[in-house]
Amino acid sequence: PVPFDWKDPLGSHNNFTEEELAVAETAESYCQERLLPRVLEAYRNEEYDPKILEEMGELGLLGATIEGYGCAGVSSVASGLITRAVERVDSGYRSGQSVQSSLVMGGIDEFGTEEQKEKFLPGMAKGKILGCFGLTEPNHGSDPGSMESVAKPHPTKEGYYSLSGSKTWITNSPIADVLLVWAKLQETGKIRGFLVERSQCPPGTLETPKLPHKNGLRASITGMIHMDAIPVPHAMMLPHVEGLRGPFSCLNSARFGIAWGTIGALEDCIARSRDYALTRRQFKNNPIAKYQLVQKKLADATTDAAFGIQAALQVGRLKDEGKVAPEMISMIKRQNCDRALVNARCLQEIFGGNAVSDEYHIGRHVSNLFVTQTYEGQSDIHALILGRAITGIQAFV
Ligand code: TGC
Ligand code: FAD
Repeated sequence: PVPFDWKDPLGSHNNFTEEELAVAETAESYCQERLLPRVLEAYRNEEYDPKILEEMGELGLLGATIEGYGCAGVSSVASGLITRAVERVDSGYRSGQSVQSSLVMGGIDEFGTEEQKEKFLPGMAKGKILGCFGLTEPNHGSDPGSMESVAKPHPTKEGYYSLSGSKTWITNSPIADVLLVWAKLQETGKIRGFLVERSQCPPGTLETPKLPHKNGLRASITGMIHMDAIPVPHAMMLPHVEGLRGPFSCLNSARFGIAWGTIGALEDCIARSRDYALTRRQFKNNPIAKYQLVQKKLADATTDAAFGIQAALQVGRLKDEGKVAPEMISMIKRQNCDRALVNARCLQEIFGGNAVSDEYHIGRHVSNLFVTQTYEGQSDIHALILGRAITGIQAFV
């Protein structure tokens, strides 16, 4: 019989192409050799090194599914393998990478003009231009359709809008060079995307304070965006989409990436707790891995991780064939985030008191995974998206 591989229980590697396996290998090596050694200090001190995006850019890991503009043009599955490798180290590092890639580069690529693509994508692919995505507001998180940010005709500058409002909980905002901000165009009341260049904002019109003292995702930088009548040229509005379809289309790719990434984090928890259980001895010098309750925790987590990858793989293939429904992405985002969080919390118990030390990494994953279950649509919101698709009745309002 074929031997069972607990690291790849359902043999998912058989379903990846040679190119996808090569991309995964590049990403895994970089993440284990260059990111893992710095994550503890970054997490302790709440420091995100923007050079990380430049390093990822050198390896072709940013905006990897985009064709042209210096991007790698790989499959959605390959991009999923990248986020899985990054999040195996830390969800915050994946956050920085997926905001840059899926939310900002993806939005420009799908809805931008040729000039906007030429201006931003090559620099973003190299990690020389950093982006953030401003959708959430202090009073509107799960319901971004009620946003208050507004773009009015500029009172004095011909060909410009005047952009005002506040965004909060925005990954990368304090370090972003270009901010993709979603706001309602006053003339139509419709949501539009605006590319705000920090360097072009007159003093006092843009502030992006860091939100400090987080108890999760500490290796990623998060902030606010305050906009006080920023003059934005008409040419910096994304022309090819209006309404919530714009931000949600970007979110489809980012949510897909999270579905892969959170399984990477869970796989790291499995590997670490397995190692620990095999070495830690209690009661008659037995390794705690001998005990049935410990084995059940490992069996549950390994099963959920394997199912999660298979589901993400299926959706990835359909995505590239143009056969994906957004609800499929809601399903895998919700399921993989929830199962990763529940299992990581359970595996944490295997470490006993040592789980409290950050040297064992598991507590960091657990705190991070709470955030992944919350952003890009909290899990209950995705349940309601699925409920609407199943029953035909929306339950949000
Ligand atoms: P609804 O009526 O459902 O839709 C409005 C319009 O949007 C279209 N649409 C989609 N289009 C493409 N893909 C999707 N997934 C889409 N979902 C909806 C829809 O067809 C419609 O188009 P049109 O042309 O008819 O106008 O809108 P609603 O207001 O009822 O929405 C409700 C709900 C709950 C589904 C939605 O608001 C929602 O998903 N809320 C969650 C909010 C969220 O995900 N925020 C994410 C912020 S960004 C972030 O968290 C980044 S963290 C990154 C990191 O650090 O990694
Ligand atoms: P709320 O909408 O206030 O929800 C609170 C709770 O109520 C949730 O459990 C929710 O499920 C529940 N709830 C709300 N409405 C309903 C309903 N109708 N029925 C049942 N339950 C409901 N946003 C960005 O735009 N860009 C970013 O880069 C970004 N990065 C982030 C990084 C971090 C570290 C964090 C924590 C958040 C980030 N977010 C970002 C914001 C994130 O998307 C929001 O936090 C998320 O969408 C939830 O919104 P909220 O926090 O306002 O919660």
